[in-house]
Amino acid sequence: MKYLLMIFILCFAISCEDESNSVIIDSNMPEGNTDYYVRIQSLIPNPAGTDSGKESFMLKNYANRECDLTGWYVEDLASKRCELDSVGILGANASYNYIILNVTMLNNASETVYLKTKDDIIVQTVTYKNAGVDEVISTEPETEE
Ligand SMILES: [Ca+2]
Repeated sequence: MKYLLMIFILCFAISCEDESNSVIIDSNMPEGNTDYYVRIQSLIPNPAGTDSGKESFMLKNYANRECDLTGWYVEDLASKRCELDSVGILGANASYNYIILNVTMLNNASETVYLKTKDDIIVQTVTYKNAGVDEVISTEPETEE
């Protein structure tokens, strides 16, 4: 019985490895830590009217495998942060529009924010200046026409 269980675990490990070898990444993925495939795709730092409770950013998983964002967070230079626990598992190639409710953190004039894992590893650094009213700031590389 013990051997049967070991064989089962071994097969499971092998099948997991096969999956990791077949990760397909969307070529629009913004720069960042290549060990991870989730990025902030865009931000709206300066929503019309009062910013409080309406600032937002779009998260996107650029790979064909899901990613658990439990414990991940977005933090700015002033160490204001929003936790991404509520996002949970972001499916393959899925997007999530995150509205920042608990804190006003995305400066309109000049800002740097970090996307970090539960182990505080920086996955992505986003810097922007002069966000216009309702402007969507994209982090994706510009494609040549
Ligand atoms: Ca703002």
